[in-house]
Amino acid sequence: MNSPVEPDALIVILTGAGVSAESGLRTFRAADGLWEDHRIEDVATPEAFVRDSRLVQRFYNERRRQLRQVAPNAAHHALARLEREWSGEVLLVTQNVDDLHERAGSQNLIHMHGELLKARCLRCGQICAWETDILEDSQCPSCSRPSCLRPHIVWFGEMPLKLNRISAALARCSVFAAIGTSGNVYPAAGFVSMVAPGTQTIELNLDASMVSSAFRECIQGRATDAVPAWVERLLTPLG
Ligand code: BV8
Repeated sequence: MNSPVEPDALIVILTGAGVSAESGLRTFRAADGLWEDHRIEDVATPEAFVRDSRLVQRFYNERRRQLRQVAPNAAHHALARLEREWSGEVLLVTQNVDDLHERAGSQNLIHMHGELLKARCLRCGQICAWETDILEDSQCPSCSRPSCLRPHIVWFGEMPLKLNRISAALARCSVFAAIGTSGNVYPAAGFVSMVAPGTQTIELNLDASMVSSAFRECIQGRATDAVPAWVERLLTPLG
């Protein structure tokens, strides 16, 4: 069990697909998961995009459409509450490409694997908001060229975003929490091993992850139960 946290501490939180599961978005590696219909290498790699851009665009268009049908859940709202009410800084690093943390109110947020509601131009490099299907002849809003947009998603083999900022925060945080992630994907799964000695580490997950043994404390349960309870515990000063 972790001890009380100093009030001006930096808390770094990593989330994965499990935090959005109860909003109705499928995770990746569950039996009915997103990868169940596709092999990762067929839809989430640059090679896949070169080989079959229509399949890859369709995979992300379907997920972009689905995102409009779902809403943040109690776990997203609890993390936004923690950012509002915690006396120190809270940095939320998400592997998720959905916008549910933003919609719940989180602001100090890094999407290390990109964002479903953004597109990136292969010609001019601009990143733009994109909430509908990316079609074969979709035009870049910046350079107006057609047929040159890809999802602003970090695929396997590509460099995740803002790693320097994340590493700096990991080195100075007092608490590191991983929520709803299976610990399969690196470098995110290695973050728990990058914190300073003495940092309080906690994993909140439905099941044990691939890296549970690296955490001081593990709370197993659904995110909509475990996360609000954990936030309440952090925000309730010991009497
Ligand atoms: C890179 C966008 C070079 C796509 C994604 C060692 C070091 C560095 C790299 C590697 C390495 N070893 C291997 C690699 C390569 C690779 C990798 O990790 N491969 C894996 C498969 C072995 N990594 C990369 O290619 C990365 N880039 O390495 O660049 C580099 C080198 C060194 C240092 C820096 C850089 C790029 C990886 C990014 C790939 N893109 N997403 C898309 O979304 O379509 S990854 C994809 O998986 C998602 O982003 C997702 O977030 C992520 C991780 O999955 P999870 O979120 O954990 O989801 P999962 O379904 O697995 O688990 C859900 C969990 O929730 C479960 O545990 C479940 O129990 C739990 N849960 C379910 N319901 C609930 C719940 N918990 C609570 N409540 C519930 N209700």
